[in-house]
Amino acid sequence: MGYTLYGNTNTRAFRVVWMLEELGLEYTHVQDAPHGENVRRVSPLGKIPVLQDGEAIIPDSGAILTYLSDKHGRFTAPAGTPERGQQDAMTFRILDELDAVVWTAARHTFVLPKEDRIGEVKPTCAKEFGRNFEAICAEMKGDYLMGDELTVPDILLVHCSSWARMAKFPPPPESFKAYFNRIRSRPGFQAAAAKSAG
Ligand SMILES: N[C@@H](CCC(=O)N[C@@H](CS)C(=O)NCC(=O)O)C(=O)O
Repeated sequence: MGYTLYGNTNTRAFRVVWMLEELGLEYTHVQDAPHGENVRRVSPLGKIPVLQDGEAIIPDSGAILTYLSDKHGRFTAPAGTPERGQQDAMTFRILDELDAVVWTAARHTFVLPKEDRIGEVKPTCAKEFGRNFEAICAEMKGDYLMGDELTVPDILLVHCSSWARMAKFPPPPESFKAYFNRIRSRPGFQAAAAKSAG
């Protein structure tokens, strides 16, 4: 029994598709929406993505990326090393400072019931996201966030930047452009983007 990924590619499931493609793994992809019937069958929470590995069910994009990279020993520093501590610090920082901020804007634009949305929150999120994005890009250690190799936080950073573009947040810092061109030339990213488009 191999991997099964639940979740549409226009959600955080894209992150997992990208990782699976980078790792060159076979997987079944169930293109279900949040709270879809297939998703609920494996994860009552209904949130996507969810990864099934044999009998094991693993929700949460950050957890899944970490699981896959540890299991296959690629795109991560080894667990229990200082480098991994630093990498995880960047992972959690991106989730706190970018993912949560752009997601708050999205919730108040199209996710929450209309009566619960506060439109004024969006410009504040855009400003905060821009500040955080710039600071993170300024700390890039090499061709990729943590040095010479792609690691888990790169996948999160690039995905959050695509959501920021869709939310019409201010453009990314100048230094992000060359980095993104490097990302774009990766066959794993191209394969994931092609699945997302198709
Ligand atoms: N921290 C989780 C968040 C998962 C999440 O909220 N996913 C969205 C789609 S991108 C969803 O399923 N939303 C439905 C809901 O919140 O009930 C992750 O990174 O996977």
